[in-house]
Amino acid sequence: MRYIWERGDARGDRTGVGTRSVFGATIRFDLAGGAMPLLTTKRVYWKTATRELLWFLTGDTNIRSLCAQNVQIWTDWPLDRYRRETGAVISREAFSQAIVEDEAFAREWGDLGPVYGKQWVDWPTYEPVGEGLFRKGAGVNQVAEVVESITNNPGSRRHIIEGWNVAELGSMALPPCHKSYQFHVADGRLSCLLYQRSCDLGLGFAFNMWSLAALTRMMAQQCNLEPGEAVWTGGDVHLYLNHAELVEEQLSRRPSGEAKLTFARRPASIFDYRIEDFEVSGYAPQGAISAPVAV
Ligand code: DHF
Ligand code: TMP
Repeated sequence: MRYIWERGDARGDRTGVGTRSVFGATIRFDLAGGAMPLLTTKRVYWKTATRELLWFLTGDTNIRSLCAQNVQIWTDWPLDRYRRETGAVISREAFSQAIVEDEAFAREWGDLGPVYGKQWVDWPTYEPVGEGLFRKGAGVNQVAEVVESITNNPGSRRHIIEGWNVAELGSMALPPCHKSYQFHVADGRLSCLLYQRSCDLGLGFAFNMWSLAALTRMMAQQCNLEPGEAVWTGGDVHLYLNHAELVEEQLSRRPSGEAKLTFARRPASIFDYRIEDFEVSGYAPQGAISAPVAV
């Protein structure tokens, strides 16, 4: 964070906020013994991040079920579209409430397009049915296929869950940031490498790192393997210029405590985890720091 803040390249960006950025960075974190990469120099709402991860695994791309759990991390993008297209003056709270209470409204305004969940468990396929004609085939459940391949062919170098569906990028609210997960089995341990093309180090990163580790732990539990390493690689890793307070405050703090994750039970499949299954101990973070999100 200090390096990027002090030495990163100044870059204009899509949101107009402006960033300092480095291109290409890697972090490795050993998950042995249940350790989790959960930032302690600010409080990270790991349950919110976990709810987002479980939402991906259901294949859902509508924010309605997130809003119903008061998870608002995706609300700003549908809200932005609603405001732009209707000219309505509406608060985030009122918009979120309308999404929860009005199913038709949620169908029209709450969908993010074919983002993570859709690609992870229902990647679209097309079957030729004649000269230049295609019909929709069965979707590919990449997550189920990776559980299967880790279990039956652990030495494979093809255990990949990919979010970057080139043909559908245009209909997504945001093209995937944490776009590619590759699993790896060695010596009875399961590791995972995430390639994240674009990373908001002040906000999104803490969630992305947690979710990478949580997904690795879930996969390891399902495949009867020990946790290995969570390896994170970022493309454009940036700090938004309006995050000065967050950056200065976090850099002035000392890390405290070490979070560990245990599971309350072994769910029947990778798709059967519930928030109650995640038990975190040893997390002793410092205070939360709020910061504006660049839309
Ligand atoms: N856009 C940008 N500019 N940065 C992001 O991190 C980002 N992340 C997205 C979608 N678009 C994005 C999805 N993930 C927050 C965390 C993750 C996330 C979106 C937002 C966030 O605002 N976190 C705050 C509040 C958490 C809460 O509401 O409980 C935080 O302090 O961590
Ligand atoms: P971009 O599509 O122009 O790269 O903007 C996406 C922004 O959202 C960028 O700041 C990275 C950030 N982001 C994360 O850091 N993590 C996430 O999980 C998501 C969805 C976005």
